[in-house]
Amino acid sequence: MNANDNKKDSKKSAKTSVKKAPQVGVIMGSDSDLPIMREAVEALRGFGVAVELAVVSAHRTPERMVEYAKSARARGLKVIIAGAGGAAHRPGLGASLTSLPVIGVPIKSSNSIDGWDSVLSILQMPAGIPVATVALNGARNAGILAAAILGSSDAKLARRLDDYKEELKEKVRLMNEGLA
Ligand code: C2R
Repeated sequence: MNANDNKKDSKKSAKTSVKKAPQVGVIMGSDSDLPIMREAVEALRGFGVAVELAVVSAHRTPERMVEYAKSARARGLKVIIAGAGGAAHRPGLGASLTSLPVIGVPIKSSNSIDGWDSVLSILQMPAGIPVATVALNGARNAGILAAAILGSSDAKLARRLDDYKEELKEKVRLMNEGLA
């Protein structure tokens, strides 16, 4: 190996070690939401999508919430996933402050009556400010939906989503084989 090869190698490793800028912001009202919200992060990272993770609460940190949502597009984010339990105002407030798509994840938290409080406060948005609401604790689907939104203009990512759907088909095929 000569000096040129070394140079090429170090260039290559510098390239591969460059961290991708996050395209999806995953935010939650409390770190107690993390066991659920981690599923969104895992789904996205599984598709090769870089994610930014933060605790931001509309109730406890209103200024930070406003700043986060207002600066999201300029920071390069393309989709926001917001999880919250109980009186969950953060996904809706976030959606009112940005033109990025916002996906809401209702969470059955310790202060929740039975999860409906969170589902309804994220789902029942006034006309004009939509929040794409997934099922209670449905963070994995939120991650997949965010990937699908990005995939609508990213052929490589769309192929990964198609492969994932094929994997699901294969899983069901194996389930049926197990029944036979
Ligand atoms: P703690 O476990 O910290 O008491 O939080 C959080 O998302 C969490 O599920 C309990 C629950 O409160 C929720 N929370 C909200 C908001 N901030 C925190 N719904 C908000 O701004 O909407």
